[in-house]
Amino acid sequence: MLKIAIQKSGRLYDDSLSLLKSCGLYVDNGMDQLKAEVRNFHAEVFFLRNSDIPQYLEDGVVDLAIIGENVLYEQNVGVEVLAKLGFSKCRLSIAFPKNMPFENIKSIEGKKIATSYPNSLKKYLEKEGISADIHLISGSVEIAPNIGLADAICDLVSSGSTLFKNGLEEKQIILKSEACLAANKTALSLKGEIIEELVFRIQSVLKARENRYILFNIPNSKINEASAVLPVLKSPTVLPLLDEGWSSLHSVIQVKDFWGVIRKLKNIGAQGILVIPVENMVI
Ligand code: PRT
Repeated sequence: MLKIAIQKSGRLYDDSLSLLKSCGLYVDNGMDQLKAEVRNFHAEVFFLRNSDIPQYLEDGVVDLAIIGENVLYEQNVGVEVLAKLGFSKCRLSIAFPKNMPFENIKSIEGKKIATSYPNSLKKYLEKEGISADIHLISGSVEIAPNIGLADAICDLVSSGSTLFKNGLEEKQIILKSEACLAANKTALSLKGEIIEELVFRIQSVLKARENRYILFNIPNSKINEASAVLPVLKSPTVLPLLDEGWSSLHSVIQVKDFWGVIRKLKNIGAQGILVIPVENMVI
C-alpha cells in the first residue's frame, strides 16, 4: 500500500487533492479524517500538517508527499524530489521597512531579522558571509518591524500584498519554491513500480494543463499555411468537410502560444475555431 501525505488544510490542500483526483485516484476523504483510502489505486492518503510532513516522509511513515520545496529546504531532510507540480509558487525573501536604506545585500549586516525560516536564512547569510541576528517567530512575521521586534523580516511572499500592507519592501529573494512531489528514499526502491505509475500520471496531467486541443475549419488551399503556424506534436489531423473545398484541422497547442496562434489562424482564413481543455496527455 502506497502512503501519500498531503496538507490537511491550508494553501496546498485543494490543489494537492485535485491533482490526485485528476490522476484518477478516488480519495474517500471526509471532514477531519487523518487518512483516507483510495478506492481504485493501491494507496492511502494521509492528511497532515504541512510542517510535520518532511519528518514523517524522512522517517518512512509515509512514502510520498506533496509539499512546498521551501519546507524541505528549511528542515533539510533526506528525501528525493520526483516532480515539481507548478502550484503554490512563492519565494522566501528578505524585506526591509520602506524607509530603511538598502543598497545591496551587505545592508543586512548587523540587523535583527525576524523569520519562521531560521535555517534557510542562516544558510543564506553564511553563503554570503554576512552576520545578522536571526529572531525566530512562528507567525505574523510581517508585523515584527512595526512593533519594534526586529529591523527586517525574512518570509514567504507570493502576491506581495502582505508586505505592502505592512509598509515593507522585498529586497532580496533567497529561495524560490513551489509544491513538489517528494519521496522517501527506501520507498523508492521498495515500491518503485507503483511510484513510477503515479509520477507518470502526474506528468501526463501537468502536461495536459499546459496544452489545449484546437480544431477549426479552413479552405483546402490554406491547409499548408495553417499547419505551418501550429506548433504541433506531430502533424495536424485533417478531416474533409461535407462542404467541398473545406477541411477541419485538429491539433494541440501550448497555452503560452495560444493567442498568437489564434490571431495567425484567423488572418489565414480559419473559421469556427474551437479550443478545448485537455484532460490527460500521454506522449
Ligand atoms: O499548519 P500547517 O503546518 O499545515 O501549515 P502552514 O502554516 O505551514 O501552511 P500554509 O497553508 O500557510 O502554507 C503552506 C505552503 O504554501 C507553504 O509552505 C508554501 O510552500 C506555500 N505558500 C505559497 C505560501 C505562500 N505562497 C504564502 N504567501 N505559504 C505562506 N504564504 C504566506 C506568507 O507567509 C505571508 O504571510 O502568505 C503571506 C504572503 O502572501 P502575499 O500573497 O501577501 O505575498
